[in-house]
Amino acid sequence: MQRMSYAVLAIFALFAANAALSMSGQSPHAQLGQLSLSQVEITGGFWGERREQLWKTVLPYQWTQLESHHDLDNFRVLAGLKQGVHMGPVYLDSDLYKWLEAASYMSGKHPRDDLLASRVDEVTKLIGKVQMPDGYVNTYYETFAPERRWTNLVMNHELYCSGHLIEAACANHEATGKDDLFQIAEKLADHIISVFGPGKNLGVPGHEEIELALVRLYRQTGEKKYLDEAAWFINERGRYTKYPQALIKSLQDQSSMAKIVNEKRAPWMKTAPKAGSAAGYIIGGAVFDPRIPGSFFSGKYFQDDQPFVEMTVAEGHAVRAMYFFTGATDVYLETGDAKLLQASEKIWDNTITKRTYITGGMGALPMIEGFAGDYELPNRSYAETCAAIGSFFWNWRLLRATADAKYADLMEKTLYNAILPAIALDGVNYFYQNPLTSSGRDRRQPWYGTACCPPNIARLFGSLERYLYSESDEGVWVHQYISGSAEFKSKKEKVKIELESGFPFSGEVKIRLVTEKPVTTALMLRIPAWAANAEVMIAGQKVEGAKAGSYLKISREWKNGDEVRLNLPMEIVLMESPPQVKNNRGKVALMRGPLIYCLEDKDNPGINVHRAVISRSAKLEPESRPALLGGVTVLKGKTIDGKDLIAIPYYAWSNRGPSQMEIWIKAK
Ligand code: FUB
Ligand code: ZN
Repeated sequence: MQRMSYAVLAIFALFAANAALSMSGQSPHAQLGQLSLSQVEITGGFWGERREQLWKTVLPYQWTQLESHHDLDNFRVLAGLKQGVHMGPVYLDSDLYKWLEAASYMSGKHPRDDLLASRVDEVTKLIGKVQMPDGYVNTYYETFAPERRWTNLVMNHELYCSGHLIEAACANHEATGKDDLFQIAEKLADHIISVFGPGKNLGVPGHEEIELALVRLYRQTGEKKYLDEAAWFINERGRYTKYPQALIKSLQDQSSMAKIVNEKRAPWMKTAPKAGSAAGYIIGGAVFDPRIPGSFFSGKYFQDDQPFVEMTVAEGHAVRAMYFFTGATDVYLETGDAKLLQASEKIWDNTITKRTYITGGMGALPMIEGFAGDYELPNRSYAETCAAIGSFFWNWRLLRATADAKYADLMEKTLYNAILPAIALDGVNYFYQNPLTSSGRDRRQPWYGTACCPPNIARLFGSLERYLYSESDEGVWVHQYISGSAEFKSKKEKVKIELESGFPFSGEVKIRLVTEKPVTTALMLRIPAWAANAEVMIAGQKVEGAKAGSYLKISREWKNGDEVRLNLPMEIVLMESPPQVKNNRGKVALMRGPLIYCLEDKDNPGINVHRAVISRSAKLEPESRPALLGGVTVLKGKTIDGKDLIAIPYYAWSNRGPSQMEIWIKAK
């Protein structure tokens, strides 16, 4: 009897979650609807392996790191379950929340993984235990100075952490149908609404994230108050005129807070395990640049120097900017406020053409972890992993808003060349910064003092199915060629797609339609910008109209078992920087299909990879090497003086010990 009632409850919970889900796909101003996670599967192929690794290796490994870096203990100590003191910076909770988001996705896909479910459960209970009666949650402030909460929005990260908690809860609710974490998040969001807004505290967060999280919560609850609050946070930014004073006050507050924190920690310091620290902020390769103080004191670093709708290019801290633009575009998708989309598109045009690396990476100035000037793209790039992930999120919103293939193209490029390189083939070592050249000092690390990137990769990989397909009145859309399946069921005609892909090494893709009865829905296939001469065939007949950088629309009656075959030729292309990028003059980068390649010294004994010169008319050949670096296609060629040269996919570099590496190769 008891089992029965649990089953009924579970079905009800799933039904409730799915009802909320269908709402999440239908942002009224989106041209493209979003599928729920349960509609899409990633199986087999390149990404199937990575998802398996995420589940079996990455999440358990990251859990041990969160254990040893005090992320969990901060909650246990605050809840009175353990002796000790809070360790780590004010934003440490966010790393745990990102893990929780990733773990929730995987728990939804693997409901029989009891260990994972119990960990998700444990974290949920811990958060519930420390949540204050009015809904506030932040272990740092609650431990050291609850009376000072919400008083230092500029430098501290309470709203950022809150956003990540809300996102984790939305993921958990969607993926598992459970409600406990979701209720905690709603209570927190309600508390935030009670504190911030017109006639209340007019502050906005120094680190954006809450905006997109509130829109996500709105999509899942239908409660307009969350959307209104997100829109308010977006539109209020950049309207504050006394930035230098605010920053000085904030820095003074930080130093007086540090005294309180140090005093409380002192008795524990000898025994305390290592924890994340603000030292993680001290940036590898940082050199003082006279523009830095101006960036902080004008508010530019925080994207708080002018209203969003007046911005024309990304400035300041790159992760903050990306999350901000994502949130602003999200608000457009729900409200249709055209000025938000116009600004987002204008910022995109300038930022992508002038301030983005060939990999899709963003952020050139280490001291601000952010954007430099136009065409200022030194190859000792900062390119923080989280910035690339934020860009991926932003581009998804723009894709949904416009149905323009250029956004899906950039998502593909960013995924393979700016995000994937940040996780080692073993799944347990990570890059925070992603340089485009290395003299051998750069190594992925098992964890970081500021560990924002590793669990961010986990949550993106855990929810990758979100970004592969869409549905619209026009038909079903295939954005990314990743093996698996998708069920389209919200329109009148139900149809399933099964997709087999050789990406990222082969452009052969097979799409099979599974349907109970014939359907006439159009199939919209992205022909990547790099795929000149793409061929699309149905039953041996060529489909005309495939054009690189756009969607090919195929309208016909589909029967069960119909197959579409794509041949997206992966030619090797020698890419050039815009001439304004001084450091890349006289150089080329190698690209094949979606992948950017690099030279690593391991494959090129006797060659200095930074000095090697190739001919602009060099003949390079792809060669499959199943036993190398988990199975890759390398590019083989010769230097101008006749030495053999091998290039590997950039994502696979730095997996064989310290190495010299170069993306931009001298060319004549
Ligand atoms: O501030 C929290 C995180 O630390 C940011 O997102 C990263 O860029 C790093 O600054
Ligand atoms: Zn990061």
